[in-house]
Amino acid sequence: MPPLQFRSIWISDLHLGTRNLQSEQLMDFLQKTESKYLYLVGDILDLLQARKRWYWPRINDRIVQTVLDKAKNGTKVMYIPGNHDHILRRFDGMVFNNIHIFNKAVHETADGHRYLVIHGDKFDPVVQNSPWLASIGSTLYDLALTINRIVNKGRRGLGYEYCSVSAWLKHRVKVAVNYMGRFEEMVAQEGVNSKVDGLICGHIHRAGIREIGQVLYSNSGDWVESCTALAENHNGSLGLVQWPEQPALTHPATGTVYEDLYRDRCLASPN
Ligand SMILES: [Mn+2]
Repeated sequence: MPPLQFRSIWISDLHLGTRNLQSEQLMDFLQKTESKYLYLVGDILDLLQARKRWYWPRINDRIVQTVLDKAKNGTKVMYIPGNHDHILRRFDGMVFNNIHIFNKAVHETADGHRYLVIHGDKFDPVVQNSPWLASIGSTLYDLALTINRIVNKGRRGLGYEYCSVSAWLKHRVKVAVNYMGRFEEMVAQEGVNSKVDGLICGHIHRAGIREIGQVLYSNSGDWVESCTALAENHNGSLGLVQWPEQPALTHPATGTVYEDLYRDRCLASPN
């Protein structure tokens, strides 16, 4: 099968260096897709993890090499650091091995829309105001992902499909749901302030495309639980890609359409 061609691809929250990355799916995605622009929207290398215990299986080298090869062979690769790789923010504007580091970027689509691309942690009140709470939250989240890994190992053994326990929890726990709603609204407000047509971010590990007021809110999701990316077609429309279940680009979000990927899986029910 020839690689799927997109004009642009956004991926975020890989957390390379932790055990949580779904490395095989990510490798498969990188090999089977091509684009003119590739945005790495933060929390790519988990450099916070590097201070504790760095987990680096061989496949991670192949993932990094694949991205470097893309950068060498004509894809414009941009790395926008997040809060787990914030150390790289000091390299704003620099280029390493054809990879451009920017703390934020404005992407112009084929049909002339302008989107601000940022990781999004600056809209997270917990990360900004209560680092201690963020740290407890991230420990709990890691625990949920560990349970996720064990449960799914069991499910795979029994022939069941993948089911994200942590995503299910996030959709059930009211605090998390409210928190994500607030995050999305703050992101949208930034879009209004920055006079762009929309924002593209990551950080909350929940892919989506939604119009909030006049602004298009889009989130590229993550590769620790949902294996999602945001992509732009050659005509300029944006859509979500879920790997490997739905390799095709879903249709652009217009009006009130909300691409809630999780509803198509065995995760949260619509209510
Ligand atoms: Mn983040």
